[in-house]
Amino acid sequence: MGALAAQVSAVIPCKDEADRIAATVRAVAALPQVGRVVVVDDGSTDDTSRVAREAGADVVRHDRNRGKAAALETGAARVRELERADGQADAVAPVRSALLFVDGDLQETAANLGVLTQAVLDGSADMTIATLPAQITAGGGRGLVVNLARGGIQHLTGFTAVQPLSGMRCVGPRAFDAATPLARGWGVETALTVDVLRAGLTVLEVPCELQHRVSGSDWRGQLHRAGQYRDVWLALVARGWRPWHRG
Ligand SMILES: Nc1nc2c(ncn2[C@@H]2O[C@H](COP(=O)(O)OP(=O)(O)O)[C@@H](O)[C@H]2O)c(=O)[nH]1
Ligand SMILES: [Mg+2]
Repeated sequence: MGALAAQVSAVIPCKDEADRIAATVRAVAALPQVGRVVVVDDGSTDDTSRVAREAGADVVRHDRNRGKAAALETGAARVRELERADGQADAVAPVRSALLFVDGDLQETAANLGVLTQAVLDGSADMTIATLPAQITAGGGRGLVVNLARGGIQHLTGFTAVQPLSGMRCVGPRAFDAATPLARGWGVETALTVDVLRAGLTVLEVPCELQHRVSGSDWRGQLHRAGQYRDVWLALVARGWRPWHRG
């Protein structure tokens, strides 16, 4: 593994992505900046773990579903364990790679994630966030969760996030520390942005040509958005947001 390749470790949290995870893992592993790919299978009932392993990922599995934030924490812990095993880090001066958080459903388009790493590796940002183009598959939501997250982040930090819920992020060690412990479940992205900015660190949104499966307007999609709304709300309130106090 070259010096450059050691600089970024990818963490892919996912559930029931057996149809898409192999393509995602291969695309991420092929990025020259990425040294290792850890997939966290969050209690899938399909073949996600096996497929991811066969595609070359290091796979950690939660026996039961624990949510996206818990999966990211498991993945980050696994990365540090692998770094220690490689002798890259020692107790005195640990060398910690940046983490690249990647949703499991991007498939081949994950090959375009390289643009996220540059600003973190050259030190001009502590965390980058991918903004996605219009998606080929239409979404079934009306932007309620996005507006909640954007408004809350704005209120707490002054930062206007174009796509506050985007899960594709390159997170430097200082940014990860500032956001740990992560907010639970689907609140993780919103809270990451708030916590990193409040620590005085730099956040940058970077356009990235990605396509993912967008949750639809069926009951499953609505349930997903209800859970997202709850978790984003809880993450914001835990950080001092009090929307009911506004006139
Ligand atoms: N850790 C974890 N990840 C999940 C869970 N459900 C979905 N995911 C992953 O989170 C990412 C986004 O989920 P997705 O269903 O595509 O929702 P959307 O993109 O917000 O419409 C994908 O990589 C999923 O595999 C879960 O329960 N736990
Ligand atoms: Mg998706």
